Amino acid sequence: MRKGDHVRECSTLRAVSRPLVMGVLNVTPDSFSDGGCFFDEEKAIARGVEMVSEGADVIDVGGESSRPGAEPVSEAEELRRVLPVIEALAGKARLSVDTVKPAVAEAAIEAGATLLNDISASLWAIAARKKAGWVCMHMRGQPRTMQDDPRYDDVVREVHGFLIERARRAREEGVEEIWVDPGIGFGKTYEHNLTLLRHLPQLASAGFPVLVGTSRKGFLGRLTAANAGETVDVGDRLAGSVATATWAMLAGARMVRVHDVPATIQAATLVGDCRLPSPRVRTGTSVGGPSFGVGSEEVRTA
Ligand code: HH2
Repeated sequence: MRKGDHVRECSTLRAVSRPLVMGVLNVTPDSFSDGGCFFDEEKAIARGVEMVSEGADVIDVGGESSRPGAEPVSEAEELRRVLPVIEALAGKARLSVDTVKPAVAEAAIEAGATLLNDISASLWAIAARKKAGWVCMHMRGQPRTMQDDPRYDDVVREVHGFLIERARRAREEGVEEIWVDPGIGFGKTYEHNLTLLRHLPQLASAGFPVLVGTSRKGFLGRLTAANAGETVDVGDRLAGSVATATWAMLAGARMVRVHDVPATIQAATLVGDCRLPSPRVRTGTSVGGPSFGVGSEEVRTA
């Protein structure tokens, strides 16, 4: 296989009958929910393979935590973390790289990533030049300080306006595949997060496919707690994660970014089926019925 062939292989159009599921692979010691679990290269690769077997449509490889308060890592260290994992998983699934560093983005795409997950919403020129997809996420400030009293006059207008302006600019400058993501938890209070989730249908109607990441995030700890003032532990947020992912998909999100792939695939399948004109018939392992192209017209998948 020539260098780059796997990129083309992983970029072909495929019709899918449900919203897409992006599995999170944090090759970090300090991510908020799975820090240290997949810091070891072999464990990270095994986790990626596992998520592929669980049905993840995209594996999102990150080498720098963006949790509130996180300290940045050097370019060399981030490259050391993500490149061997991307190289090992290339050709097995569609890969995205979760980075804000131009050099890491370029190297990851060379190594086989075909989607640039850009929480800084600033790297579209690389996506255009490298013919990769681009995720444009909204963040207020930087991870280290973003949760220090974030304020908006109108969070929906400001976040949506920012995303649509950036996405249009990227399209004009040659990016063919653009996702917009409201950036749940990135410089937002509990109320901001819920308001943005409530207004997802509005964002989804703006003409760009929407990606949403709520998985295990802090606001769920408060949202799902039994009593005011309490918080549910990060390890006990599966129900809240799947419930909010399901809401997002019903509200028009075409992809959700999650740590718990099998449960989310079940929810995504349910959402896909609910949108079909007639239910699919399931016989044993085979699934019959009409093909339902959620995102298949303009969204590249593995
Ligand atoms: N959330 C996180 C990281 N990257 N990218 C997009 N597009 N949307 C998100 O909501 C998003 C993201 C934070 O989650 P996680 O990667 O699990 O944690 P950490 O940043 O601590 O590694």
